[in-house]
Amino acid sequence: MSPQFTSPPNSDAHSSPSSSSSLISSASDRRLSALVRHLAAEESSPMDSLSASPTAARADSVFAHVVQGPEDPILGVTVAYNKDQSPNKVNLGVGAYRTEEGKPLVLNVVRKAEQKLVNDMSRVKEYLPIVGLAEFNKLSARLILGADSPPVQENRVTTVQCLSGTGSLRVGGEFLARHYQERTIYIPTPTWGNHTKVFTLAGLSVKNYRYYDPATRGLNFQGLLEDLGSAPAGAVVLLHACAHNPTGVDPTLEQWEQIRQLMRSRALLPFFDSAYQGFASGSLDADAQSVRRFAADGGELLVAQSYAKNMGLYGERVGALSIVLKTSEVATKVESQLKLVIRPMYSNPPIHGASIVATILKDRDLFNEWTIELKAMADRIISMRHQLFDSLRAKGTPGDWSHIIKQIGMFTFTGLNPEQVAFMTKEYHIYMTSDGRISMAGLSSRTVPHLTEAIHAAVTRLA
Ligand code: KET
Repeated sequence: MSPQFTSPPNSDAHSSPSSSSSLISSASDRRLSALVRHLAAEESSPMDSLSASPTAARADSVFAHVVQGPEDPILGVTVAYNKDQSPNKVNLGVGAYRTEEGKPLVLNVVRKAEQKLVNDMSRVKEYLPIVGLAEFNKLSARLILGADSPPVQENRVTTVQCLSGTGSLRVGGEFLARHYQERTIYIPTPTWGNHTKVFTLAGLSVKNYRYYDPATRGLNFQGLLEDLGSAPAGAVVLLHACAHNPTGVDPTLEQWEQIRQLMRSRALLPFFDSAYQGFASGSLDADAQSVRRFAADGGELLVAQSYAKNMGLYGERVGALSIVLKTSEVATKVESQLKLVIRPMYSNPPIHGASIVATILKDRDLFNEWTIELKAMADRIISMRHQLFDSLRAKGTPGDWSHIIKQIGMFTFTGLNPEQVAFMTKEYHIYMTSDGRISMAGLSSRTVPHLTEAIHAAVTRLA
């Protein structure tokens, strides 16, 4: 039975296990089978159904033993929010951009690209190749690695279009599980909650490295270096390219350089998750620096890109997996194996989202327009940080809230505990993940005072 459907109901939005070396797959398997046994004990005996009436027999589904699964720790917040009737409700759960008016945003440049596509009568709806739209793949690799990057120039990158960031991580994980000698992946503590599930189900063993220090609300750089320094040679390491989710804490460029040197010296294989390129600083190039440094040193790496946030294409599910290799011969063979991963999984990817992205990336004017709209989104998030910080200070809310303006990207990792979060949801209709993460992109000038009231009440009443 797959852990995906039966993980414990209280599992966190972001994985942060107690031991940095715990093997998540086996621990969750044990929890799973305990849970299944417990529930099975409460079932009636199969003999009961034999004497039952035809109506009862119809009710006895062959799936009657299936247990109710928990809501997703992140997407479930939106489900709860949608059920709330309060006019004051605010959704700061999922990382999805909202305007000052609290509305989802379709970028102007995306509307233009779509118009262009619709008007082009030569376009058809044929299947894409297994690896997706060639033009999209080429442009995506350039976007993250840099057009002048050595692996791009030397034709030793293979890129496949996947179902957004999640699908790219999953395809990369499955490829590694089949073809890489070291099947352990290290992910930061904490990290995006789905990482553990994606990589476990892909067939990798998931372990953790220290990342965030709650005491300083900053990077536990020493702990990170120690844990990566003692990881087995060759292990895969998941790195957030920028705007670390959920902490908003990124290494400095100097620290990235040290991480790079350590990882290369121990032959650790980097797997970058790039879900927020352009959202951290407002600059696509600045936010790609971590990846580009590794790409420039001649070594190999994987990178999963998502266009959900930076192009606002959430529901179009458009992303890419690129693997940088030592030679173009290896790249060709790797691509042939990626096709064997993809074909039985979903055959080939959808055409519309990738066509929008390719239309924008290949046209200089549209590209420039995109960078302006992207910067405006990043700037609005940064301005929300300042407004919330100023508002808490003005109210005299106890605590040092400077991390709100220091953290980077879509989220603030507030430090509020699960009880305080539950209180804010119950009393103030503010929805956020139980680990205290708030999506700054869901906030607006109108809702800052309400959030301030809620945080103030939570920290003064539930210290
Ligand atoms: N990686 C990270 C770090 C990430 O935060 C997300 C999404 C993804 C990958 C996947 O995004 P995709 O839509 O598959 O391209 N995070 C937000 C949404 C979610 O949980 O699905 C979130 O953390 O709210």
